Amino acid sequence: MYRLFKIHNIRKTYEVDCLWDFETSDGLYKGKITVPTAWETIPELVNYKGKATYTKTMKLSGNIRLVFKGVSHTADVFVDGVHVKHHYNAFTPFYADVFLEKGEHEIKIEADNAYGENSALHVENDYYTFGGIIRPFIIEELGCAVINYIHFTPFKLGDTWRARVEVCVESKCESSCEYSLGLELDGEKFHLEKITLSPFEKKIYTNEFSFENVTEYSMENPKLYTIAATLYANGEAADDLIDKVGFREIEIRGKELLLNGKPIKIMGFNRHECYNSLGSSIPLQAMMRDLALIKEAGANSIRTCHYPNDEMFLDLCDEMGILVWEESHARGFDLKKMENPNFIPQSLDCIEEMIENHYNHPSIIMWGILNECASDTPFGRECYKTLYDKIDSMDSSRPKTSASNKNTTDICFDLEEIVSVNLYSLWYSFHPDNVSKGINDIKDHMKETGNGNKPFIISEIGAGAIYGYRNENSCKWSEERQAEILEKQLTASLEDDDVCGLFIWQFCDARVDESWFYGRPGSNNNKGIVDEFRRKKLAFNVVKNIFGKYKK
Ligand code: ADA
Repeated sequence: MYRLFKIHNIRKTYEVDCLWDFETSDGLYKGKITVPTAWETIPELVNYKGKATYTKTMKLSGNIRLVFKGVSHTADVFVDGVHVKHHYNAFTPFYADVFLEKGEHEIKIEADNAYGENSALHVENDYYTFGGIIRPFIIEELGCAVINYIHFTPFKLGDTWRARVEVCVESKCESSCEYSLGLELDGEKFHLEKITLSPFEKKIYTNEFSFENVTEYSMENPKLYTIAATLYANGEAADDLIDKVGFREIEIRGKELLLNGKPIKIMGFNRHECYNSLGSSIPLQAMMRDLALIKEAGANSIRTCHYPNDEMFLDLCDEMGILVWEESHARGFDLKKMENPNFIPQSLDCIEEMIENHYNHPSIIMWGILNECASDTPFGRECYKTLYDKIDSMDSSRPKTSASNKNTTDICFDLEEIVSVNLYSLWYSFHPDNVSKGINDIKDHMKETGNGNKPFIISEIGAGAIYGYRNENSCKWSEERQAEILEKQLTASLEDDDVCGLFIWQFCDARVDESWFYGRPGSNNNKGIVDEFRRKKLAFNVVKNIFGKYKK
């Protein structure tokens, strides 16, 4: 299972048997492994950093697409010993197309989760880079042409919902061919056009359409529609692609963020994809349980800190009307790390794959980049600009933002539509004893830099607690201390009308690199309001009460 619904009726797709031959390159472990899985689930490999290979032999023939939803963090794909794909970044999908004669073929994936010069985004950090094929692997049989993506952009013109629909098609054959491209919404055909593709040509077809009597997508009523594109050759369906979409519009009016014209107050959580010993490869039922807990706490949003998330999780957010800040990959980079020559190319690839694949999710309401990077330096600013320009070139329908910790020295607020700041008053040192003072200083800096009339989000706020550690003096790391701090932080933030939302740091405790910073207790970032097993800390009910009180 790799999406919540079938994305092809015509294209033949199959998930391969999940048991693979597996071997670490240093000989530490040889045996079987399930796919998807983070290899840390194998007891011998709980701390393994390095390379490992996955091998499987299968009967295949013709035009084959090998689809990977996430390999951590570097993947080299070989078919019958021939290298067919190199991919970097654990958190974005990619594919390799191959032509195979009828028969048995060996698929081999070499994955690497070690840090080094070639890995600019996965570095030692305050979260853990688990290893291996962490998200689903799928095989597709392609015909003479394929639909690579549909991008659906809804917008309202007067009282009518319209949408720009962009379809990318690619020829897979050696001669020029005529096709028809058909589009349907919830089974109703709304467009058919003739197209011609030269050999191996890729083309994008764009059109705008009106849709009568459709129901708006909202948090209360997350109504989804099924869009299907079909390519016909000689009257026969040759390929198809299906996705879910919603009719909703995100706009900014001064300091407000609007969903379908109505201001929203974000009350959300930052969530790492981490589930105790399962690591970053989280089964669907556990994702669903996270969302149930998030809803129970009264939250309406999630920030996918600090990387693009599993598509099934995004599908669930769509279904449940939970709004998403989806973030490309990068956390806490100083200038030196941003100067790694791989940093910009790898960041651009990550953004491209994130937007190309996740464009249609109605739950995604903004794109984020570069959490706590060098946004206080001229070179850093150039990097922010380059990445924001990339987003604009792919999607101008969603606002852009970045979580900054540079407080009043940030020089990038003008580049983004939403100003977002990580504020840890009462826990870290920026105004250690006064939450409102921290908020006001940011507002002043926004005004002074000409950005005073923009939405302002507190992208992180929180405090640490070790599950089960109770202390009547509310000492540091006790559940009491975390609950008290969160109560003050949330109340001060939500009382302020200039703050259009906040994301608590964080939903669940998550593993970190042991050597990161000065080390964290239990090698976990313990600021979750549930621990790594999703056991509720005292703060859970405190958050629930406050979110309940401020819910509009
Ligand atoms: C930062 C950072 C998070 C996490 C947090 C913390 O704001 O964005 O990834 O490290 O601090 O817990 O200190």
